Amino acid sequence: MFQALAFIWEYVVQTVGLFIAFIAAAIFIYLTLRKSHSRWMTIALVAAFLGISIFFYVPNGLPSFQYPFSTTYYGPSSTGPVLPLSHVWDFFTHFNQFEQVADISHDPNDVLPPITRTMVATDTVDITAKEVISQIAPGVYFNFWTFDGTVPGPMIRVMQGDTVVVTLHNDKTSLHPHSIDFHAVIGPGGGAPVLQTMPGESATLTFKALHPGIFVYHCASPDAANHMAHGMYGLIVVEPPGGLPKVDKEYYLMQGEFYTAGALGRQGLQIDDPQAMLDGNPQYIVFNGRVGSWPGYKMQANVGQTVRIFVGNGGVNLISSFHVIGEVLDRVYDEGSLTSQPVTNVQTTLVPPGGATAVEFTFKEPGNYTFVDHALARMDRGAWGILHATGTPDTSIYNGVVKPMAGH
Ligand SMILES: [Cu+2]
Repeated sequence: MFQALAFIWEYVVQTVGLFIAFIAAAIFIYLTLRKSHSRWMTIALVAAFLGISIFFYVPNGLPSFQYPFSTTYYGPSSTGPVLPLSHVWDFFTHFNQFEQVADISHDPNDVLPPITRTMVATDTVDITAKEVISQIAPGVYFNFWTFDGTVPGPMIRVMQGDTVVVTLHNDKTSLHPHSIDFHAVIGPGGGAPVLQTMPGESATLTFKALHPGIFVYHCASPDAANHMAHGMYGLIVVEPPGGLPKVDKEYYLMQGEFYTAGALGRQGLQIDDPQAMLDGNPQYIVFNGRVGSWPGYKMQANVGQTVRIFVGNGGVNLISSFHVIGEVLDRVYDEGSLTSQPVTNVQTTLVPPGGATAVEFTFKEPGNYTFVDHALARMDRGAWGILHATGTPDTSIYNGVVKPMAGH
C-alpha cells in the first residue's frame, strides 16, 4: 500500500491541492454572496451553482461505485470495461505482491525455431497469466496484465494438423480471472470458455490446428478489450507441413495501445482510462509493450541476409500501417495467410486489430531501418523501433553525403 503511494504521490499532492483550492473557493464565494445578498438570494445562487455543476458533471446519470464513475457500455459482459471500486482498493492493498518487471518488452529476437517436419505431432504449451508492474516509457509505470510476464506473450509455433495441448496457469498474485481465445482454434470462443481461469488455478484446452496461418491469441476474460488493453495478446503461427521458406533471421513484433488517465509522458503509476479506450484515444501506441525509443531494440542483421518479421496487432482499436523506412517489403503474407501467394514489392501493409502478417526483405545497404506504424503521428506516441544492418555499402544503389539530425 505504502509502496503504491510512492508511485502515485504526484496524484496525491495534486488531489490535495485541488481539494484545498475547492474548499477555499467555496468559502470565498459564500462570503462574497452573503456580503452583498440576502440569505435567500444566496441559497438560490448556491442552488443554481449546484444545478449547473450536476448538469455538466453527471451527463450519463448519477455516479455509481465504479471506476470511472459514469461510463455507459453495451457489451455482453456484465462489468464492461469499468472496475468496481473494490477492485481499485484490492489493487492498492495488494501492490507489494506484484512483480516489478524491468523490461516488459518481449525480445523480438525470441522466436521459436521454424517447423521443418511434415508429420503431425502433439504440442504442449504452458502459459502463465501474470499481472505485473513495469514501464511503458521511462518513469511511466503501468499495471500490465501479461502472458508469461512480457508483451506480447510467447510466440507459439505448431504445424497444421498438430494436436495442441494448452495449459493456462493464472498466477496466484493475479487479481483477475484470465483466459485465451486462439484465433487458430475452431470452436466456441476460440477456447476461451475452457481456459477461463481464476487466480491460482489452471485450465487445459486440447485443440487441433486445422488451418495454417499467422494467428493472434488474446485474453477474452470479460471485459476482453480491457484485458487486451493491459497487454494480453500474442501470436500462434500454424505452419503448413514442411514449414515456411527458409530465411536467415526471424523477428516477432506486436503493436498495441495503452490508455492511461495521465497524459502522454506523465510520470508515476498510470491508472488506465476505460473511457479513453471506448473513445479509441490511446496515450501510447507501441510495439512490444513499450515506447520504441527506450531502451532500443536489439534487432540486428547483415547485408545480404533475408529477414522475416512476424507482425501482429493486439489493438484494441487501431489498424497498424506497418512500414519499414528505407526498405521495400519483398514479400507480405497478407492477412497472415500462409497458403495464398505472398504479395510482392509492398511499401506499407495493413495489420488490423486481431490480425497479423509476416513481411520479408533482404538487406542491401548497412544502416538503421526504423519500422513504424505509418500513421506517423503515432511515432511520437511510441510506435517505432529499429532494425540495424551491418555490412559493406553499395554505392551503386545508395550514394551521397548523409546530413546530421536529418530524416525520421
Ligand atoms: Cu485477462
